[in-house]
Amino acid sequence: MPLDVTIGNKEYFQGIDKIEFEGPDSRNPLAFKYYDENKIVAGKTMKEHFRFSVAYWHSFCGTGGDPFGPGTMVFPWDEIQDPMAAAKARLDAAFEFFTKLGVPFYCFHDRDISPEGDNVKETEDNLKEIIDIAYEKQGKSGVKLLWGTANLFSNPRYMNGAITNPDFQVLTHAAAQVKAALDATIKLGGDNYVFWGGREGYYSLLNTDMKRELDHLGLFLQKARDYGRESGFEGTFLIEPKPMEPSKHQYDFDVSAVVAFIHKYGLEKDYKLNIENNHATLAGHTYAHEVQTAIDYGLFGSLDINQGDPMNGWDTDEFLLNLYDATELMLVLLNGDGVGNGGMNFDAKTRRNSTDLEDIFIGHIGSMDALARGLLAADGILNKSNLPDMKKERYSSFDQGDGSSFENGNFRLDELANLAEVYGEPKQTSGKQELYEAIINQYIR
Ligand code: XLS
Ligand code: NI
Ligand code: NI
Repeated sequence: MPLDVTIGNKEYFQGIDKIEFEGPDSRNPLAFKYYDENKIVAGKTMKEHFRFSVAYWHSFCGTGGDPFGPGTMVFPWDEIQDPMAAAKARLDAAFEFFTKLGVPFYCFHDRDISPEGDNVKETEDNLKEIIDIAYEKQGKSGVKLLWGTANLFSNPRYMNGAITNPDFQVLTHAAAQVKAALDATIKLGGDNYVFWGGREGYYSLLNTDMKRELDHLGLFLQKARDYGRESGFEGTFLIEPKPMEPSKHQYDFDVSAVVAFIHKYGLEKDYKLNIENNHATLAGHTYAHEVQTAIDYGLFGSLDINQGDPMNGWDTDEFLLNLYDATELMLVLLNGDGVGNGGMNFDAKTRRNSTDLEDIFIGHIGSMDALARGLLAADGILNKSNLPDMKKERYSSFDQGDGSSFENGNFRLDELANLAEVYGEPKQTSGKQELYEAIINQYIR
């Protein structure tokens, strides 16, 4: 199918047309097998369920470098010497990619999308120039911004942290970046704005005043909110937890730590959470646990989609392909209100040795299909299996009589204690975990 990629004048992904749904029997690596954007599941189209988004940094900036060697991927947009010309070419390639893949959203850091200049002013001018072009491309393609953010971790000035840096002057540079990135997000109509705590954390408590640093962070996020609201930003501010890497202790450790932080600093009306699978597993939690925790606190915002390597203890940012994880995630979301104004941003990269341009497509297609299968499985579990009834039945002793009175707060501790004597030893009730797990497997097909 011919595609209108006249946004720029060069086609970067030659030989790749719009990715179409071909069904589970297709052998075409560049086709969806399960993700059918118009298919209605549980009352919504798949497109609405997922609100898929591509991460600018991994897909168009990362070239596969690691501590043992330089990048392996040769991208045509990187061959241009002038940084602004390269940024414009990269933007062309990115919008061609979004359009061909058929995702409704993208996300970026200020530094992914435009290069730093020699001073604050020049850097901001670069960003504005690129954002104007992105604005036009959004209009032509219909692709929208899920969230923008500022990279407060790459520049060496942030080696001791950005907003939590012990040097006030460094904090002001973080402010310059956040202000400009917020302006950019507002101009592009972004639904959310993200704070991932880059180097906000520490290596040694011996040289760190943790309380003071966290107070600075809380205050800064209040000021960012005030500026955003005054400037017309109506979206949600998101904090993305991660327990470690790059610092030994990251302040935004996990969902629970961030929930406490949000409440302590009075941010709960404007801030929610952006939750990433590989960050959850680094913190010793499942993705489902983290998402459920945020939902239960009323602070679920959005998702960064990826998975870690079960054998490795770092953030490998692989494309999520694990069907069991996808199903558990979709169960939690279907039981809640779904992704709302958030979405599913692929914070994932192809491996260092996946060097064909088409591999970026294949990574995204595989993960979109995995999540589509997770959605279908979760829908089956909720509508056809006994699992929801079994779970409800487990708590039925709180549905009537004394149990229900307890839930309504009607007993004092000594009254509860008296009931123990009245009841005597409760009969043993199996948790039936293996049955629950077998049901999940039954619906993954
Ligand atoms: C890094 C984070 C980062 C955020 C955006 O581990 O996942 O990519 O999502 O700053
Ligand atoms: Ni992330
Ligand atoms: Ni990450």
